[in-house]
Amino acid sequence: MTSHTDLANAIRFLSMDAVQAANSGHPGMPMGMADVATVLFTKFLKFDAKAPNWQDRDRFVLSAGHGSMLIYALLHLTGYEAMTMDQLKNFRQMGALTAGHPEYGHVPGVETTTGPLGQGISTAVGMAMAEAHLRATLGADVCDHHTWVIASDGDLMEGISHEAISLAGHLRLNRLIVLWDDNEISIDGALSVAETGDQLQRFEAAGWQTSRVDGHNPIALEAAMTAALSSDRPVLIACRTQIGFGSPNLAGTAKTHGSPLGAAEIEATRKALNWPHAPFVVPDEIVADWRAAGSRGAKANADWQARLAKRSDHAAIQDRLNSKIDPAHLRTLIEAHCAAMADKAPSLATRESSGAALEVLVPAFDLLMGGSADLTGSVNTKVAGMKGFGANAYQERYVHYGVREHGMAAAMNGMALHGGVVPYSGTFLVFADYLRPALRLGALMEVRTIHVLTHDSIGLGEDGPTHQPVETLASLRAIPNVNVFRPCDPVEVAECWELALLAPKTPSVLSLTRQKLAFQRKDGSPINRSAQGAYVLSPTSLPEKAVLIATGSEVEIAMNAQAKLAEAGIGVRVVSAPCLELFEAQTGAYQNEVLGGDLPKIAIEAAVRYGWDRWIGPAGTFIGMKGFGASGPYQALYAHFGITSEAVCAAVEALG
Ligand SMILES: Cc1ncc(C[n+]2csc(CCOP(=O)(O)OP(=O)(O)O)c2C)c(N)n1
Ligand SMILES: [Mg+2]
Repeated sequence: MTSHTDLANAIRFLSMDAVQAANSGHPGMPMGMADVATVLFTKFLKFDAKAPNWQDRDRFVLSAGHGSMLIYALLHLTGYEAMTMDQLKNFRQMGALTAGHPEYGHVPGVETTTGPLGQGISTAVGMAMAEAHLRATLGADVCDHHTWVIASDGDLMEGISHEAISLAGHLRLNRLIVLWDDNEISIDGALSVAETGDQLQRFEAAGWQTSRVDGHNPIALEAAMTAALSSDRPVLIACRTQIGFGSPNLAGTAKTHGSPLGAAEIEATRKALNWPHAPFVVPDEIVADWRAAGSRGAKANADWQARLAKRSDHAAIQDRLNSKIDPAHLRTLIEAHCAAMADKAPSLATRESSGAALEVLVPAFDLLMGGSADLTGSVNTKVAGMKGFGANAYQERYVHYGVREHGMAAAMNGMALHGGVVPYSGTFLVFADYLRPALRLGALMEVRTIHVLTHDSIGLGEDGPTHQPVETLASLRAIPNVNVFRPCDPVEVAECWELALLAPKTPSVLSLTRQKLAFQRKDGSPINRSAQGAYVLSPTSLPEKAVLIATGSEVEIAMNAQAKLAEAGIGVRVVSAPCLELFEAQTGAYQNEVLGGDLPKIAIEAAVRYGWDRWIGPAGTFIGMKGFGASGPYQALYAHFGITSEAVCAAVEALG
C-alpha cells in the first residue's frame, strides 16, 4: 500500500511540473490542499472515474478554481479516461482539457466552472438543494449523495459567500460540506492585511457546524470528514494548511500562489519531500492505488443502476434526472393556453401573463423549481398550490431565496448543473446587476436557468430611477449565450416561456412589465411566432413608409401609432421583436424580409439605444431613453420622456 504522503505528493508534483511547463498557473494551492484532497478522494467522495455522469455521484466543487491543477491531477490519477498525462503536460495550452481554470462541459469530472471566487461555493448550495429535493421526491434509492467543496480565503471574503452560507444554513443543507483552505495567505501576502474576522463564528451564526483541523494530518482530516457525514447542518471544516507545502524556500508565502516555483526550487522540493522521480513521472504502484480510489464507487454505481432498472418508472426517472422536457407536451399546453388567452384578450401586465403561463406549466412539469428573491407577489412566480421549499419540506418546489439575488442565481446554476430540476426565479430587472456574475457564468457553462425579471422600465412608475432599468437590457444582451426575451402580451409571454424551457444550453431572461398592456396576438399561438425572435405582428395594406420595431410594452405604442398614421393614409408595419438574440440567429433573408429591406426604421424601446443600431442602422430613429428615469405615475413618465405614439407619428412624418 502506498502511503498517504506518496499519494498526496503525486498531486503536488504533477501540479508543480504542469505549472512549470506552462510557465503559468497556481501551484501553491494544490500543494497545500493535496492532503485534504487525498483523504477526500480516497476515503469519502462517492464517484466512479469510469462513469463521470453517474447521476447519484457526490458532487465535488473546486471553488478556488485557480488551483485547477489540483482537480486535473486528481482526475488523471483516479483514472478519468480523458485526462491523460499529455493533457497535464499541455496545461493551459490552446485546445487542452486542462484550461487555466476548470470549465464545466470542457472536461468530464468538472462539475461547475470556477475561477471567479465565491461562485463555486454558492453554486454548490444549489446542487445540495437539488439533491435534497430529489431525495425527498424520488426517494433515497434514486438520489442520495453529498456535495463537497474546496474553498479558499478569497471564496469566503467575496460577498456572495454571505448569501450562499446564510441560505444553506437556513435550509439546513446537511449534505453540503465545505473544506476551507485556511492557509492565511492571499495574493497580497498575509491574509491579515485584509481579513481578521472569525470565519468559524460567521458560519456558526449562519447555522453551520464547524470544526478546525490540521490540513496536513490525514488522520485528523478523516475524523473531521467522518463527523461531517452525521451532521444535521451544513459543515465547514477549516483545514489549516501551508500554501506551497513542501517547497523549502517558498512554502507559506504568497509567492507560490500564482507563479511557477522555478526549476531549482522544484528540485529542492523533490529532495525535501523525497520524491526522486522525473517531471510528470508517477511510479506505477502509486498510480495503481490512485486508480483503486477511482473505482471505489463502481460497485455503488452498479448497485444504483440495478436498483433503478428494477423500477417500473425507470425510463421516466432517467428522463427526469436528465432534465428532459417533452416538447410535444409543452406545445400542446402552450397552444391551448394561448387560444384561451386569445378568446378573452385580457389586458394584463406581462408579469401577470407570466404568472398565468406558470399556472399551466408548473403543475404539468414536476421538474420546475420556482422562487423569488423576496418579491414573490411582485414577480408572479408562485402559482396556486406551490409551497415553500425548506428544512422539513424539501419536497416542495418554491424557494424563498430571501434578498439574495446573487446567491440565488448561483444556486440556480447549481440546480441546473445537478440536473433533475429546471430552476426559474424572479426579481426586478434593475437588480440583474446584483446577479450578473452568476448569470454570466451560467451562460458560459451553457445551463438552463430562467430569470423572471420584472418592472422592466420607467413603466414601473413611482419607485423612480433607482428601480427603473435603462441600460440593463443592453447589458444583458451583451452577454453571449443569454436569450433576453421581452414579450408584449400573454401569447408572446407563453411563447417565450416555451422557448426558454426548450433551451437546455442557454439561460433565459424574461423582461416583464409591472403595468398592464393591451392584448395583441389575436391569432393565439398555432405556431410559436416568437421563435424567430422578431416577426411582422401587423402589416399594412397602405403604401409603406417605414417600419416600426418594438419590444414588450412599447409594442402597444407602435400599434397605436400605426392606427393613427393609417387614418392619415400613411402605411407602416409593426414588427414585434421579443428576442433579438433569436432574430440574430435567423437567415439574412428572413431578417431583411421582416425589416422591410431599405425602408426607414424606427425602433421603440423604453431603454437606451445601445445595440439597436444593429437593426435600425446609424440613420435609424430610436425612441427610448437617453438617461435615467424619474419618479411619477408611469403615464406621465412616458409622456415626459417622449415615448408615445404621437412621438412615433411625428418621427414617421419627419421622414418626409
Ligand atoms: C472574484 C475574483 N476576484 C479576484 C480574483 C483574482 N484572484 C485569484 S485567487 C485570489 C485570492 C487568492 O487568495 P486565496 O483565495 O486565499 O487563495 P490562495 O492564494 O490561498 O490559494 C484572487 C484575488 C478572482 N479569481 N475572482
Ligand atoms: Mg489563501
